[in-house]
Amino acid sequence: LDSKASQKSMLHPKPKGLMLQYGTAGFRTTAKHLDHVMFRMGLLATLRSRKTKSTIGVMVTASHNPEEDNGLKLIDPMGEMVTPSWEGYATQLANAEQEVLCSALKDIIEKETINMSETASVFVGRDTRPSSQRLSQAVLDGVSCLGGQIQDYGLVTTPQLHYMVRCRNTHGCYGTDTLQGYYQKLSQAFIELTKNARNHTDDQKRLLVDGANGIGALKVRELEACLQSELQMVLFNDGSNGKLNYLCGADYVKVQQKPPQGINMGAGERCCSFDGDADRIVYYYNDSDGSFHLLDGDKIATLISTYLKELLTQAGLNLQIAVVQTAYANGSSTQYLEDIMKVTVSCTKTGVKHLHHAAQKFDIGVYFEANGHGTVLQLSEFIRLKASVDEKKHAAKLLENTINLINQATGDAISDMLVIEAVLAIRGMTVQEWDSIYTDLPNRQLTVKVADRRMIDTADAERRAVTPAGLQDSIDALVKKYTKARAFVRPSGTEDLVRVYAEAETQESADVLAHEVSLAVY
Ligand code: 16G
Ligand code: ZN
Repeated sequence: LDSKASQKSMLHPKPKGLMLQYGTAGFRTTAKHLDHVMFRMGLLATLRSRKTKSTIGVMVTASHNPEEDNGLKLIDPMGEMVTPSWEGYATQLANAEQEVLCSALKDIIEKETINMSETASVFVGRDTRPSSQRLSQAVLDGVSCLGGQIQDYGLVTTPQLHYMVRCRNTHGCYGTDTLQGYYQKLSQAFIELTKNARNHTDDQKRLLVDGANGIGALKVRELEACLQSELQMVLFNDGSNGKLNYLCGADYVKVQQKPPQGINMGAGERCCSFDGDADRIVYYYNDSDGSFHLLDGDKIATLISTYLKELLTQAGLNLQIAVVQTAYANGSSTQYLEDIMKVTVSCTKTGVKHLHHAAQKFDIGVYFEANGHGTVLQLSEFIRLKASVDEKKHAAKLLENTINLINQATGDAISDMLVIEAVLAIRGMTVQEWDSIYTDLPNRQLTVKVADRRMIDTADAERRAVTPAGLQDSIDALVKKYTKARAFVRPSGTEDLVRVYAEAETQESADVLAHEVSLAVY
């Protein structure tokens, strides 16, 4: 086995001295530097599968990064991100020089007491990047080298692969581990939910979708066939003549606070953008005087949690709903959720794994990052509701279909889109009405290049800087000058820079404050 692994690994040589880290969302860097990482993660996924006696997922994608980049995410048995201790192994294995690769592998096998005669099973998927096919082949090489069974799903969105892993490991209880199974479960629930909706006119059914020139666009086309025209999606940036994530996609729209290129939006038309692997979504529209309105993850969390809270009350279920956010959540959203909606709000560090983990602690946990990553957890436990009264029965049925519509393994742009569309249809709500639930505080995000971003250490879910000494005091003093202001700095987990966020009562104050805070970082 040893000699096989080391022989095979020669075919996927590691550039000497190259060090990479399994970051917030896995490995992510220029595609040129990833072949050895892919092979080795194939090895590691096989070990993880033996350890957990379950199927493990490996997704080849770099999400919203430029087309030239690539990356990889490992998926644990319930469809969630791989557990933190194994992130450490991933980094060790990726960075081991050729000569010590086998001993690095043995270390993990010993530490985790892995029985190498156990069977192993790995699901592999990839996005549409030009490098993804070759890189996923390297993953497959790694898996087969250690005798793991492979199911290669080819082109899938990240959340679809998470879904498949969860289906497989729950032996069909959650759904069928095929693309057809995924589309059928979601579209049936959507059709059930919307068929009696008040306002489901043809106008209301129309949605413009920006596919970021990526995998989401391909998959929306496949979904469309199952939706029986209950949702009429007009697809832009479908990859036929644009570059992945270039001037389009959820990240571009959120950060630039403007529409993607290549979309043709009429006043008041509801639009949404996916990111490059379709695990993020944001909504937006132009109003009649041409000004742009963004409905980000915070607005989505508010819409979904309001709807769920009402439904639970109608169904006579007394369950605790909580919304998990990060420091980036707009202050208005937090205030609305706490003061008006009266739901528990919890704040965690940036990164899906942190929110996901925090959301697991509540009866029902709705989690969304402002950038559009999110889902709802723990709903399945209530799927078998025994509601007797007719009115309750109706609510219970809606709840059951809503549950089926949600991808509980991870945030999923396609599933989130269907949930949002269903809620709007059921409530007979326009995108403007949704937008007016609360008004965002103007905000600004900036980045700062520093010599070493690790000099900034944060606490309180990244809302306060602990080091360097004095930085937080300076930020506090700056924030005090403005009304309804808030600001924080944090080292990025995905790029070599520091991020600055500021919000205030006016756009001008938010802009100036962000600028002043970025000067304080130097
Ligand atoms: C990754 C995270 C995302 C987070 C972002 C922050 C996942 C799947 N993705 O893309 O949730 O918002 O990193 O990036 O966890 P930053 O640390 O560079 O600001
Ligand atoms: Zn993504």
